[in-house]
Amino acid sequence: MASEFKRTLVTAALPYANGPIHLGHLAGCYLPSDIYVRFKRLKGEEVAFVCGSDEHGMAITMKARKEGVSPREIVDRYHFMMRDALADFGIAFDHYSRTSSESHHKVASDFFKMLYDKGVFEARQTDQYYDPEAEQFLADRYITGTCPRCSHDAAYGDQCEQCGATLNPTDLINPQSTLSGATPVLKATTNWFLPLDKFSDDLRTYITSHPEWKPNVYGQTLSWLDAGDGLQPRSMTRDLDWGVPVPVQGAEGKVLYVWFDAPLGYITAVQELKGADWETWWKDPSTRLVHFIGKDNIVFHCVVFPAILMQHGGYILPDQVPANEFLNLEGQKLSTSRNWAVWLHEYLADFPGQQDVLRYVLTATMPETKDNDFTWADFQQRNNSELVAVLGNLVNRVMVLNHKFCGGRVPAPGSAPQDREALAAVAIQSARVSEALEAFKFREALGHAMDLARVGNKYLADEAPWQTVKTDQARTEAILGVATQLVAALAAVFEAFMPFSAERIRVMLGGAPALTFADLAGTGPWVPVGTALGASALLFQKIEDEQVEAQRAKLRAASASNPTSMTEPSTPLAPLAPEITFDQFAPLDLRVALVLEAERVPKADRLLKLTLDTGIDRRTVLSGIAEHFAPEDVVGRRVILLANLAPREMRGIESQGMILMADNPETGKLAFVQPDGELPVGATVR
Ligand code: B3M
Ligand code: ZN
Repeated sequence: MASEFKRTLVTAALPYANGPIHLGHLAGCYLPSDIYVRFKRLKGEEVAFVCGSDEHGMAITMKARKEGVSPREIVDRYHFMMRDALADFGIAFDHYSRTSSESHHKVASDFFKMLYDKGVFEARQTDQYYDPEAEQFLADRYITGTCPRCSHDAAYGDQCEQCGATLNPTDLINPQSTLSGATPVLKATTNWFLPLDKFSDDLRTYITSHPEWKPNVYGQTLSWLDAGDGLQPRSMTRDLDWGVPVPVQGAEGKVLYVWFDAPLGYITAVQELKGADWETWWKDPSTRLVHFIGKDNIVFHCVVFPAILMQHGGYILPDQVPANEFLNLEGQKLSTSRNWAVWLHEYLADFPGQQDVLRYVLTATMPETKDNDFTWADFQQRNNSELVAVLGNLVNRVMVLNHKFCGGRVPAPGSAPQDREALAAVAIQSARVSEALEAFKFREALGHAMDLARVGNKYLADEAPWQTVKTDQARTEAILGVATQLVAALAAVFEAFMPFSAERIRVMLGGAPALTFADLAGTGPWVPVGTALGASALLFQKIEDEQVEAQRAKLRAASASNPTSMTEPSTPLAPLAPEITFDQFAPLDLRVALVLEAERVPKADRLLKLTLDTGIDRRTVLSGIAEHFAPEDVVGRRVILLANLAPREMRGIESQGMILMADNPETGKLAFVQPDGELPVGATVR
């Protein structure tokens, strides 16, 4: 930690209290934040770790309406369920709060009032859609209609999910209330806007002072600032009846925008946790603020919330926002509505006591820099060939051999060169783990931890105490002494990732003390010589094919019983690529072209050189299809050409475009994307 900081406040995004927690949530921010906090504590640093339920906003009111119950009933049901599920997986918040509490209402209300009194907000009267039957204004998801941009007929008031456009309800064509189906009418209403446009320069200074942020976070944040018309004022109030009432005269029937109040929940949680000392954690510049979130929350944590904090004054700003990308499940996007998810409480019912296996696999596949895929096959493979075969095997062998050959007590470690070398790996690997975790590289850190277990297995195999015991009891004890110290160190190295297993190892080691990273930097001993060992038990169990097949079947069944489900592909399909906007798609010039000539390129096995008629010109395109198609298979075909791709030189030939090809998942072969019917050369694709 950079020396100017004395303590770290770590937050994990407040989950909406509208459903149970699934493994995407866990991999996205709860697991990495928990690992980070545990690690910081193992380094002896002072940390506070807070979270809580986000109980306002339409995520809640829509769910309540769907079930015909009150929002209060929804948040009470899910708040406790989420809190307990996270605790069951060892996510060790110091405090898990909730935003519907009285204390939070006061924090959010006071914050708004302070900014209001300072004149930060711009009151704007606008005409908004109103549902005369439901007697309610229709913001965001309460209104649908046709997208003005792509003509999708089910765009929402805040966004079109087809083309990604950010919309206002008044942009929609043929608007319709999702509450009653009524055609809404326009009615004047006043809301309070945060003029983000005015804060652009300050925000830019703040953001560019953090070039160390992860590229996905830094890039996305700057792209908001750099967008066409820059930052726009954003309303901080809503015409709704569920939320924190707007504490201003003339604002009856309005509540604070959920993204105004929710991040302030981090402040409420610290107040509840620390009492009078809360200000040290939020106002002292020697406190470092770190927000763990998923990628869909980046703009709110890196732009909107810092702007709010800056306008208030006196508060520290986020110093790191290590956002993760998304985790897919078996090649498809996780979806609550399609029931394409693994729920934490169901996992625990099927794999009792095996929280650490999921923690391990999710860390190993964490979507740190790009979306990633969780599969049950990978889960089984990592459990069986890493947890069971490497870590579990080492611990088990050391325990059993100690009981067998050393009277069940920790023997003194040997000091032969190979003994000292094995023990020195502890300092080396723990330093690597530490460095990676400081940089929020969780996957890499976990790999370094597992490598220490590999060192242990290799040492044991090379020294073979089951052989030496036949002739040399002293050497046998010396070897097992070294191996036992490695196991004690492994408990500490894995502690942040797999706290349940670390504790089990310590119990097996006779109640060995918990260690710090400073201890690991030394040469041991990490468990006192002579300690009476506990009983040995298997740390991990093999997961059988039937178990993972049952999980896949469960997924298929759950999603098939859902009317909006998709059919299950018979072969694995590529996971969905990260979302793009219509604006990112529109510049592509795709058109039908005719292949006039084709020839192989000397010394390039993969390339065919094609001459194309595009309707507007004739050009040369190099295509990497020579292993799949002979030149004579290609001449005369009509293909789809990406015509405005920047020219590129390969093998001294300039390629002016790219031909679209499809991967056939059933055969693994390439196929042409064929224009339909008699589409003429030059026809454009969109
Ligand atoms: N509840 C959004 C989400 O779950 C939101 C996070 C709030 S963090 C202050 O994606
Ligand atoms: Zn659209």
